[in-house]
Amino acid sequence: MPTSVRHASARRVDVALSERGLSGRVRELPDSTATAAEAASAIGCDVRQIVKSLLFRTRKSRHPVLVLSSGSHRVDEEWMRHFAEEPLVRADPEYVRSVTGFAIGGVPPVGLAAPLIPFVDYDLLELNEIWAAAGHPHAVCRLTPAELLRITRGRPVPVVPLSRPDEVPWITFDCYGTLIDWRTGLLEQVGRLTRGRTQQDRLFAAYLREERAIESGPYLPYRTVVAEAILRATQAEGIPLSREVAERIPESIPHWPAFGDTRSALNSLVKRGFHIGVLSNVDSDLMNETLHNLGVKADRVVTAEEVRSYKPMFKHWIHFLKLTGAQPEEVLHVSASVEHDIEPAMALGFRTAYVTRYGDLPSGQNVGRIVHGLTELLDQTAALAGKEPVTFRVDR
Ligand code: 5CA
Repeated sequence: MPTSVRHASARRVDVALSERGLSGRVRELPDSTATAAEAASAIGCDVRQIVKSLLFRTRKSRHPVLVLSSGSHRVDEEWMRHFAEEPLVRADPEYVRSVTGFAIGGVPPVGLAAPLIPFVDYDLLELNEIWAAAGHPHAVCRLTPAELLRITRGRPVPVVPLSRPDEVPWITFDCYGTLIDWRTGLLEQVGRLTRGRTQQDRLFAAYLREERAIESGPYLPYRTVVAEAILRATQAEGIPLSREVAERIPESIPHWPAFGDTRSALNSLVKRGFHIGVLSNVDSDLMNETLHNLGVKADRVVTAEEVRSYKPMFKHWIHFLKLTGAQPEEVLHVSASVEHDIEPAMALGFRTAYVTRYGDLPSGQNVGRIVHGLTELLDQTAALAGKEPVTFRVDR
């Protein structure tokens, strides 16, 4: 494969990235990128966006451990021992070279000489764009957090100590589409403008497309997202709608209907000792009102407004993990959206349950466990009620 990467050691990283579908990511810079601070100033980004590659060795079993941490962090070795399950010893330069095949200052996240145990800092996963070393002290590569997780198969961890207040099993839910019948709510609002099923299906598909496009841009309040997406979708479908009407629609969100099983299932889960989290792409006041109308008290709520980011970005989940001190594999995330929830939650190592709310079973895709309603979820978690400290014994 032709490549314009000049340094031989950076070229190896370019090839390793290309093999994983990430070609053209390596950038060679005239200024040094050997340290996180230098890399940040050479790229012109925040030091938090730099992926530091820190190598350790487990003291007893002598396995190499790679901690990919945010450039702004000092990794706490005593704390990391909790995840590595034994004390960690910092690597010396010779060990770094022999295990990774690269010199300090250029150790990349892929294309390493030996297999090692990879950890990824929570703080890197909250960002949109990150930069890692690319094999040479003048080379870096641009990645998304999802790409970093995929190519390293790293386990998300907090690399600096986090308090752990809640020692209970958690179930987290998406809200609109999963607890609330969002499609019906939305279509009722624009219902008087549409004629028949076909048009509704087309309008809803157009809405989803527009919403996704708006949410992937700079953060905007959900009210704005909804109104704008409705305007664009109705326009695309040739349905006349004034901006004034579109802008009033989000105010009705707290009154959109819940699915029939939502209230009883959530209340049963609470009775069985589960803590309930809600992770939602919405404004905080709309969320509060929705839960109030639903008659459900959530233990933790994370909204798009709070994290200034929309799912499928990782920020909702990372914020939740930091708030609760839970680890991803201890949490079951439930959603009717593969794209917004199941995929990112699985990538982070959460247990997942996909609810078939609209009968739209994705084919040929690993979506983890599938349930056909929240009552079914209840049946499956019943065995866990009581003394067991946590854990959903679900095959991943
Ligand atoms: N190119 C940049 C990121 S784009 C980079 O590689 N940064 S780094 O932080 O991952 O690599 C430098 C790190 O290597 C330092 O933070 C430090 O923890 C580690 N290091 C530096 N000197 C030594 C040494 N003598 N022995 C072991 N590790 C070292």
